[in-house]
Amino acid sequence: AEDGYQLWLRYVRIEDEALRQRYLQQFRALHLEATSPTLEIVQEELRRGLQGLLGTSIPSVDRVEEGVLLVGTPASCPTVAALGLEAELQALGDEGFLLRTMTVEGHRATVLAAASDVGVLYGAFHLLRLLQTHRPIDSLNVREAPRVRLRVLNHWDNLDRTVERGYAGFSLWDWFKLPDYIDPRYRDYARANASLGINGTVLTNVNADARVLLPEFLEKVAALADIFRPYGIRVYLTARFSAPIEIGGLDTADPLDPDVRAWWREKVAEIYRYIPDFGGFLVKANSEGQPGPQDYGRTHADGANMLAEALAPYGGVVMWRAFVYAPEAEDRVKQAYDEFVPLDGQFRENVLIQVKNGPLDFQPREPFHPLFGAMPRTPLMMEFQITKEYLGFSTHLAYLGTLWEEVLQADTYARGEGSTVARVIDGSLFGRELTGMAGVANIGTDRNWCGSIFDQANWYAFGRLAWNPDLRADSIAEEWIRMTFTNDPRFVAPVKQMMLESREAVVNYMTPLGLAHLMGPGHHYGPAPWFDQAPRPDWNNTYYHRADTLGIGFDRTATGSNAVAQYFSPLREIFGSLERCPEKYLLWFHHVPWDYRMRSGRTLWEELVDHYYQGVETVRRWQSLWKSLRAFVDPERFEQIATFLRIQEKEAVWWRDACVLYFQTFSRRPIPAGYEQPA
Ligand code: GCW
Repeated sequence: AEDGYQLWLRYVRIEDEALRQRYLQQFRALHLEATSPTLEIVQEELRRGLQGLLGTSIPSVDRVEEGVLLVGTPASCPTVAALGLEAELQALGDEGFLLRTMTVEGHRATVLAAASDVGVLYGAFHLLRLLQTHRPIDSLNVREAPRVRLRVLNHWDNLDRTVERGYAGFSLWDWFKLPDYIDPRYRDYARANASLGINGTVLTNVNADARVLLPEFLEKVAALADIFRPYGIRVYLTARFSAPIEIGGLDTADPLDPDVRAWWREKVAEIYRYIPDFGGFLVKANSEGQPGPQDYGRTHADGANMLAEALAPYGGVVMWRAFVYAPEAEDRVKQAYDEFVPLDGQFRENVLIQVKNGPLDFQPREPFHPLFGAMPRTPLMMEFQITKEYLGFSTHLAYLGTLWEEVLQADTYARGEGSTVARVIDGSLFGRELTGMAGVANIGTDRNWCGSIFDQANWYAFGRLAWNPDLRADSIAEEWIRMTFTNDPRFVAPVKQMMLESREAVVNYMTPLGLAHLMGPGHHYGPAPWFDQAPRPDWNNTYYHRADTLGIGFDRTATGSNAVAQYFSPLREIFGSLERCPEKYLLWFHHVPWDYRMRSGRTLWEELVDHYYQGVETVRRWQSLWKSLRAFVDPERFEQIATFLRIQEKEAVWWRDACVLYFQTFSRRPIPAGYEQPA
């Protein structure tokens, strides 16, 4: 059944007969010496993929012949070694690969070669993707290497298998049956990640449970690590800062206390006895009630460095989150910058600071986080949220490739024009070797992994952007559609259009013009712009929109919190100026009068209303579009998507009406003529 389990790795037979024949000419035989578990996986994947796509199995041969696909590393295969590619392969690094049409021993061949087995694995998925998307392969000359070193999923999975902000069932990790029972799904998970080049996974929630560091859990973690290893994936854990107290019997977790330091050193040594290639720790400290070094009057650097020192002998890293905020702050979005910038240069070299894309919290739209570019002496890694906590959970269609591209391509101006966030992340701006990108996973036990088919595109896009942060959302969406549904242009073009406009549609019906944080308290579903009953001010929605009879928006200019000053020139001047500020960020940075003239000529009030209505209209348009595409999609996936679009429309109307009617109590202006009146 087409239940989405296969993700983008469907390998359905190519219907275009001429194309299929052309591919068959290129791949008359496969020469691969499967000398390692990873190369066995490569062999299996190529067999499966070619058999599926080409409709026939490709014979394996042990010599070179006309039309051979030659696969391997110089170490695994003497024929590859004899090609004289060594220097080129070395230059592509540990995870890169080369795909080339060339003459080998007088025969026309396609060569897939890499310096390491995992590079070959990535190359195999790349090659299959070319076929899946119907690309020409008769004169290949591809050289690929990841631009970012740590490409990791962050699972917010609890030990009881619930998933914080997970909308796709329960956690995949079946702790009760591990380590003895290995659910075949673990391999499918690793395979899907490897197909994108994801090379790390943090198994546990950042709101951490210290028990995962106990031996009875470590042996389970080790079993998962053993499964993931041949796919090039390392395992990481979240470290609860107070673990020395909770499971170590100490009475403090002070990072400068010698007993505490010794406890972590021993704990880390123990972990490496179970998992020799353990990746390291991800830590949420002194944020939302989590323990941390500040509980003892120490800094984030003191805390991170203690763990980093314990991990360093084994090559492990610390990914220390910058998601910190306290109710006392005059403006929550300023706090991370204020706390971390002074620590630049104080972290050990195996520490990365993991920064959410925006300074608030994964809202449908935020300006990029001002920390990017502001800590030249510290590796900053990106944290994106793949799971759609604030963008409609798993039913709303919201392709996040465009959101991430917007952030990655934003210019920080840290070293003058062209200092994009992507260049901070890939290390090129400040010459950093240790680089990373994390994505909060949207994966669970649902048959389709992600809760909906279109949410699979977000896992896919994250992996692709972690490999190369300069890829475009447009081409990623196109690949994904071709692999997941069909290559038929009558389907690809309109569905891509729908995906590319989807995030903007969500922004329109939820938080247009720079608004943020209007969602229902606690569960974060649906609108509640009026909410002002939280136990702390920065959890109230009124704190963010600040609507009153004069206007709406948060003044972050010099007359307000002056958060604009955290950006480099000329951004601080642009964001700080009412006239020059991009309208998509207007109410993020300014408190604006209701009758302010927007670039469209409408007043702010009219413009706000218009955005909310546009959001709903876009979703309505998709519904009729989707109906016209029935012929291209199997009934199961077609119906589910149609149903989810109906849910999205209903909830877009809910958001629109709730927000427009609520803000109207301040604006005291009518909904302009021509718009349907809210019910
Ligand atoms: O967005 C908030 C979420 C919390 C989450 C926190 C974080 C893991 O609502 O559920 O906790 O961010 O990123 O730490």
